Amino acid sequence: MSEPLERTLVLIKPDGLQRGIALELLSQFERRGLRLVGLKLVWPSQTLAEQHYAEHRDKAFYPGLVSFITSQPVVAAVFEGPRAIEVVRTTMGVTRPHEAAPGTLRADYGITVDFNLAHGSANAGDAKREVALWFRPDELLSYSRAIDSWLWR
Ligand code: D4T
Repeated sequence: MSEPLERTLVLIKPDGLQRGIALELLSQFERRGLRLVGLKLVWPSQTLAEQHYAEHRDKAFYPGLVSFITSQPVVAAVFEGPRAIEVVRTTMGVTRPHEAAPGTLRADYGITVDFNLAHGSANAGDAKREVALWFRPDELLSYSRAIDSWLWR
């Protein structure tokens, strides 16, 4: 049974990098079997942050959110795999760390929504838009790993 491969954007937000756990957090996605196809450090510009969080423009937390994401560098990554979008979201846990299930990244490493450590694209449309927003096509690599045949068909 084969499932379509998806690509999804992961950000390790400033809190993850400042706490010195950015690569530890990223490794959780890799450990589940997702293939890393893009990776870089980015200090987001105001424009990039506003484009990324455009859907929240009218929310009360939007100004704080944009100022937080532009305050320090983030790690931007693209992971690929079967149902990668959902796999990333379930690995992270729900938005508010106090509601997240133990074993998820946000529950195990976080406590408040202001510092929820990571971002993962919410759906296929967002993933397409966000991957294109953060990465140029030539920054994304297509390759296979020997282990892939033991992870998916
Ligand atoms: P992101 O987009 O960071 O992966 O988070 P989610 O997809 O899980 O959640 P979201 O889009 O609803 O929120 C985006 C971002 O805003 C922050 N936030 C959210 C906040 O500071 N206060 C709030 O009340 C909410 C709902 C956290 C994540």
